[in-house]
Amino acid sequence: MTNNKYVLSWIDEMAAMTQPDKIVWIDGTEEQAEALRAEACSTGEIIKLNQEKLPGCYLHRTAVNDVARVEGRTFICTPTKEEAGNINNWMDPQEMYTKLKKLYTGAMKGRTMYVIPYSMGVVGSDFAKYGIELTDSIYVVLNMLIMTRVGTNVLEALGDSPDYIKGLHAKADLDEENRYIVHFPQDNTIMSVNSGYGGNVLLGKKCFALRIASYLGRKEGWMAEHMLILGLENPEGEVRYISAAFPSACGKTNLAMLIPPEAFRKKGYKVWCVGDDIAWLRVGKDGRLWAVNPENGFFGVAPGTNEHSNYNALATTRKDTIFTNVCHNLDDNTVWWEGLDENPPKNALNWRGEKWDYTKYDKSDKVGTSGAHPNSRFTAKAVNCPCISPEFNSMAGVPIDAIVFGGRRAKTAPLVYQSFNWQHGTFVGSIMASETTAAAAGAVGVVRRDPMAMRPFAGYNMGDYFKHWLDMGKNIPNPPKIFHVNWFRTDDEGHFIWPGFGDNMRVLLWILDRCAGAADAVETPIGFVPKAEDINIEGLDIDLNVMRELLTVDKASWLEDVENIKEFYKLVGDHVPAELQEELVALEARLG
Ligand code: OXD
Ligand code: MN
Repeated sequence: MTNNKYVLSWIDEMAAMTQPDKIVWIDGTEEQAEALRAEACSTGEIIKLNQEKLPGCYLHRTAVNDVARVEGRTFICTPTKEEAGNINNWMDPQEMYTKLKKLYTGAMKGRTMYVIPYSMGVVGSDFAKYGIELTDSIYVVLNMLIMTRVGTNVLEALGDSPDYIKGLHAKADLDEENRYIVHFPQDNTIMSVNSGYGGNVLLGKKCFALRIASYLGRKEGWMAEHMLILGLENPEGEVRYISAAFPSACGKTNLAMLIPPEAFRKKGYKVWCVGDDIAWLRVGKDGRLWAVNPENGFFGVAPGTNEHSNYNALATTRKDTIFTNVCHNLDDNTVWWEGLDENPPKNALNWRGEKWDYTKYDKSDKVGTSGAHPNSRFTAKAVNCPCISPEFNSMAGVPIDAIVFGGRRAKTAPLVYQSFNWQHGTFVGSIMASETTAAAAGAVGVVRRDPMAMRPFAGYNMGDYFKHWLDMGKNIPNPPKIFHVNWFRTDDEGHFIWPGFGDNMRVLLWILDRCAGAADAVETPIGFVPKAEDINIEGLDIDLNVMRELLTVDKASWLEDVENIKEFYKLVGDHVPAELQEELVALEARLG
């Protein structure tokens, strides 16, 4: 399919090491995909679901020990440890290559190696970057066909160039002790072994589009961020774009596909989804920051997705979708997960493939008793999303008015605030944090700092990543304004105060009004906070006093947070830019 000598010699080398029985090139055609689905069904790797109710849909179960990303086994192998920084796991590249070679040698004996040429971004656009993933898993091939743009046109666009990202994935024995997800940024190389779970093996996503791309972005003057992108259309038909970063499992997909509250819908407001997880951002000729979603599909968390929480995501999964580790309803050969509806199937297999008794479900032991694994997923095509943006395939991307950071904080962060400027906004992103909830294992209320939601995804030293943000600010003549939101503020009994979901649009409207210079604000020590009456609460069962509570800045808890931030900056180490240390000192002084 190609004469590119860099591609061919690398594949030869990888095949000599892994020793597959045969090599199959993936061409992106429906015929080939259909044949692979049939083959995977015949071996039990995937199960064909009810084609009347769920056309084109399949179910897959991963190994029980292989259900999530493994941060402890994810490495950034730069020549020096300093380059990878204190937040990443690091190993000397040669040492790691030697270790991996042992694990890959003969790993594909008796198996087929699939060669997947794929593009992150629209093929031929200025944003696009190309990759080739070698894998011995049909499940990976089928997922990559949904999540990325795959086909011979990628090889044509690459031509004779050596400029592509090499990705090698082998399932091997799925041995947890020898599971490695490794990035060699200087070599444009990703190696993944002993896993079959999406985030570890769909190498275009977290590995390439965030870890490797963030490294490339710094080198080349652009940004790769863990952000959704949405367009908010007003009744006049104008669409303005927001990108937003939240830690994993804080509702990015829900916000990206939001349906406006009824009163707003009737007036003609609409939200368009450009992306739900990753944004690549570049400075446009007009001096603004432009964004694309480099992916082609959604790899969303299934539990909790329902008609009310995310109608559009649910609709997206009704065809051409691969479900992973959800509950299998044997009565009608469909799927189910906790939070889908109130009718758990009576005749079903759980995510492990065992007979499931829904009456034994125990919220405190979800993994042990639920029908679907808490991290079960759907892999669905972006084009099947009812609110996919008309700009989804745009070569130029969309211009960003506002960048929004968010976290899950019970008390500290108000519903929304605006940073003073780009440098302060970078500081606000760098101190992003979430508190653990009762739903997660471990202590409740522990603060985990997750700067720009990139803690698991920055492909180099976190301090240098902050510096890159500051540098970008100097190179964007007309930068987006930077905000922070918190949908998760609770009252003294621990109940959420803000309704969230579609009503979050009310906050987005204030944000866009601020960008347009059309809304007032109150200056506080942490930034600009709305006046309570400036958030439109029409049709909401919330009064102005509750809004005031949601918008208060509690100095005592902020001062406590400052101490925690100091500790975190110490952990990041001496690459934290002086400007951010100064912002921290200034914040403390304003609070004092
Ligand atoms: C994801 C994640 O799967 O952030 O998107 O973990
Ligand atoms: Mn994510």
